[in-house]
Amino acid sequence: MWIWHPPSCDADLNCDFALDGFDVEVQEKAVGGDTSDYCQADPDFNGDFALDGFDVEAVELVVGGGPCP
Ligand SMILES: [Ca+2]
Ligand SMILES: [Ca+2]
Repeated sequence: MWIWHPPSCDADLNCDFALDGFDVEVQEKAVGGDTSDYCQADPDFNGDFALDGFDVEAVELVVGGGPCP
């Protein structure tokens, strides 16, 4: 049976199937304007319509086992 899952964040930003510091790095690069390693659709990770250090913080939180923004 197919179970619908609510939208959740995927902090595996480089799509290497691991959540780690590289994903934080990829977010940092995206904030700096380089989304070449960013595999997710939208680099605005916390969905506040701004691409800034708060997105990096949000990724750090999720990589560390915290909740999605
Ligand atoms: Ca990753
Ligand atoms: Ca943001």
